[in-house]
Amino acid sequence: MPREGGSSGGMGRCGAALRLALEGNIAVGKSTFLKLLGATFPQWHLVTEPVAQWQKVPARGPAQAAVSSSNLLQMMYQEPARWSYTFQTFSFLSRLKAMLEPLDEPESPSPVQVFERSIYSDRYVFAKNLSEAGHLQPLEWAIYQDWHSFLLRQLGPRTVLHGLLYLRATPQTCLERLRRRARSEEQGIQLEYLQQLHAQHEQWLVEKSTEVHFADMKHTPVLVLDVEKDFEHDVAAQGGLMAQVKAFVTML
Ligand code: UDP
Ligand code: D5M
Ligand code: MG
Repeated sequence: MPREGGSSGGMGRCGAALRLALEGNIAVGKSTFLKLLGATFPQWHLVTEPVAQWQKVPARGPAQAAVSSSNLLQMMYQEPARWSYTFQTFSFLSRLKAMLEPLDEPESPSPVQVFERSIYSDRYVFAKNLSEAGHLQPLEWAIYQDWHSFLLRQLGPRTVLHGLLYLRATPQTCLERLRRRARSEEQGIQLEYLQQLHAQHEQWLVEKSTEVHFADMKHTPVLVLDVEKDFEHDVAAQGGLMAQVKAFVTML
């Protein structure tokens, strides 16, 4: 969608691309929302979360051929103290690769990219929460923060986001949607974990009490979208949500 009447933006825009992240709790409806964005704004570039990569991490033999694979998502849920740090390194790497991928059609006048989650929610929601829960050791958390800050500073404008879309629903509703989706690795997730993640999102995106270490991200506009009521099967609700996104993007 062209940014009718939008300003050129003052947040280190890299080329003409406007980059947004779609944030929210597990199973709140991000992937469903992304499909809706695709249908509403067919010119936008949408990047789904690389969950499939986490479910099938290739192990390479001496000749670098893939000999087997590991389900890192499952390993993290089954043994969080053992695998959380490894998971964070891999989720960060997979998201960063997707973010640095050049656009297919660079000639497009004002491309909009929307990423399902980001290297920022990795740190300010998940890794922070795993650290507070004791699944990341203080040393692992310190090392994680060190390389995360270092790499993002080195990469500069290439990792800047210009806006955040925050899909918000109660942890109870997320749990109902999570059970309905029935992803096998997530069977053991309890309400308490979704409550913790909800609180992390609120502190980061609404209360702004989370300490953020990147000047640009401290002032990134956030659009809070209430998805407590089902929008997947409600055309009127979809129209209202898409209108909010359009108005938000226009003013960026
Ligand atoms: N879902 C729903 N109503 C909604 C949005 C989503 O019932 O308004 C369902 C969706 O069909 C899926 C589950 O909730 O079974 C989780 O949605 P999604 O995978 O989009 O969530 P994500 O984890 O990507 O946020
Ligand atoms: O998120 C996909 C799944 O991956 C869900 O089980 C949460 C998990 N996830 C995503 N990012 C992280 C990080 N950084 N740490 C730990 N767990 C993570 P969904 O919301 O279903 O699209
Ligand atoms: Mg998803």
